[in-house]
Amino acid sequence: MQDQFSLKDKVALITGGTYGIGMAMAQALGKAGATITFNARSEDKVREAELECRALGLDAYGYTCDVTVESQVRLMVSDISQKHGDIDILVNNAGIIKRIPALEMSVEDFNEVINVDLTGPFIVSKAVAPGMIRKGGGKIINICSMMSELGRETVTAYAAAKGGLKMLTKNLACEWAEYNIQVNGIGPGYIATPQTAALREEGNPFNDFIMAKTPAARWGTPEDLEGPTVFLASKASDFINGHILYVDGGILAYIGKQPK
Ligand code: NAP
Ligand code: GCO
Repeated sequence: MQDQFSLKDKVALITGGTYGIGMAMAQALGKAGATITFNARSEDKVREAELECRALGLDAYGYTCDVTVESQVRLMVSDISQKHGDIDILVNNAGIIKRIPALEMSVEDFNEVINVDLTGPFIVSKAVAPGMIRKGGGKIINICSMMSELGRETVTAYAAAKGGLKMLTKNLACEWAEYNIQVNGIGPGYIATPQTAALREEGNPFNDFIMAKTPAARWGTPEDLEGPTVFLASKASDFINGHILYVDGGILAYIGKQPK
């Protein structure tokens, strides 16, 4: 079985890999044997993350690059190909959220979320796919959300983007299957990262709300995403195309707690 999950000699790119879920997934792919490359906008965070990964003995290379700027993405992908070989595994993880009621949200804010969370994965996938085709195959994993399926107050733009990302996943899976590229998604539940820090603050009723909504009765951790990421990046998932694997402690299976 080890061969099924081994990523030895593979090159992976994880977008938004400097902290949170992206960093955990990058390290998991590295521990499974891949050379890991990652990017983010903050140069300082990129250098810190590179040092952190190398301290664990991982072969890691960081890039300062914004996923919404196609010229930057193309430069990064071509540099990775020249130095480490064409990318075998792409994880489209970089994402932002703006929690603003729809009636108050400006078009600029709405478009910014769509740009990073939906257009970004399209730009990076399009830049990486030719190298995968040259290599005879590849794996793309798009990081979706509970909001790929569910709505709630204040996250209109994010839900529109993550719902769109689910369908981008399915469509690219159909278009690129002929090149032996498997495109799938991971839909994390509520995970303790900087993105959700405000929701987890002491006294915020959202914390109790999430506990009651999650049959596993806890927030997820970035490490909960490690196994699912390695699975969808490895040979073990070669006949899985266009699937969204929800890693949510049961949220999507649950109607909600019965009132006492
Ligand atoms: P996070 O802690 O806020 O980390 C986001 C990462 O993305 C950072 O490395 C950030 O670095 C980078 N980033 C943001 N905008 C970027 C851009 N334009 N170009 C390149 N990099 C960019 O977020 P997270 O909670 O780990 O979430 C990671 C992904 O999982 C996101 O797509 C998020 O929507 C999704 N997700 C999160 C949860 C959750 O509960 N936390 C649940 C489901 C899905 P810079 O700011 O330096 O660029
Ligand atoms: C929110 C949260 C969510 C999570 C995640 C759920 O405000 O409801 O930030 O959107 O981050 O995407 O899967």
